Amino acid sequence: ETSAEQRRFDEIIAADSRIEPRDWMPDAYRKTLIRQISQHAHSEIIGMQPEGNWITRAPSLKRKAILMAKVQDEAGHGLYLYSAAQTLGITRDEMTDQLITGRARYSSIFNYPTPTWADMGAIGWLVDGAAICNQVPLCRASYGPYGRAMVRVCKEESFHQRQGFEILLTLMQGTDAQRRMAQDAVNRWYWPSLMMFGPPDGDSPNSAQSMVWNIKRFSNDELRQRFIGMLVPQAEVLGVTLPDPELRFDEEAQQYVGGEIDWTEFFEVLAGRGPMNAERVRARREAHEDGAWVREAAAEYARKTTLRQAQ
Ligand code: FAQ
Repeated sequence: ETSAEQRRFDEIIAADSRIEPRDWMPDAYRKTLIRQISQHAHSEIIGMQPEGNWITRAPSLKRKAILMAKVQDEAGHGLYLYSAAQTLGITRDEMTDQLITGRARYSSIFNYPTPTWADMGAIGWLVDGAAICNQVPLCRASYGPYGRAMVRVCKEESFHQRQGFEILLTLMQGTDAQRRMAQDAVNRWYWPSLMMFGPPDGDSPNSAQSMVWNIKRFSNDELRQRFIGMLVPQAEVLGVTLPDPELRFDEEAQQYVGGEIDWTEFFEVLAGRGPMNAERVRARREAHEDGAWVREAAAEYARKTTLRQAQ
């Protein structure tokens, strides 16, 4: 028999309204939100590393200022999302511990290296582009703190995507070597960016329930499809080729159809065996350990302030 609490929850979901932190919610709903929001937060934080790699080597002062601002935005998104996850009853320490001991998931995309400056363009254009496609519908997620966080995050991601597009456009209008560098980066990031949307619908164990709960609004494949449709005209403007010889517009289905994604590569990266997995977690762990004195100092300052106020 359904409890009054469960009925109230079901009514809120049926009315496409919002669940707030103090509302009753089923355990499984709470668990799936902690899973998705913490993974999302970890992605933002680990996602600082591939671009952080280029801050000291950006080709001009202007590029450096923009890149620093973008990476700082990602830190902000991470902190915002950790706070949203905390409203569900998990602590920041628990989430950090899961990440630095290699037990937490974060987006597969951040396990690839960034060997050239053009990677900054390809990440902005493709990775932030995919992030926007995936996250705009999440602005309507049924859990209030998550949906509201997504509104601000998406505004910043739109700026990130444009700055990436503009880096590639500049390179494509440059020398032959610069054009080759831009195309090479697009070749390397295209397929991994399609994998960001998650496994195909038939292999996505969480999708159905997340859609019933109004967390997800579209399936992984639907969003991936929408993303490809967005990329094709933009690739034409840039003058880059998307590295899928089978990609074509299917008149009957009124959508783009592409070649098969290498899901073996995706599952290898998820299992921790991507090109940069170990390095990303190591760098995060070291940064956390190096920051121990800051946390101790902050805790001591808080303790003394409380003492002083009590006097
Ligand atoms: N990587 O049943 P589903 C950014 C896992 S954008 C790793 O389909 P779900 C911005 C999934 O967790 C990137 N793991 O799962 C930025 C599940 O494992 P679990 C972050 C993946 O949740 C740009 C299993 O596979 N964005 O950070 C991936 O319904 C530039 C089965 O999958 C978000 O996190 C993957 N790609 O759908 C920052 C968006 N795909 O938990 C810096 C929010 C799937 O059972 C620089 N998240 N898995 O062990 C979502 O929308 C969803 O969680 C999906 C996955 C769509 C990612």
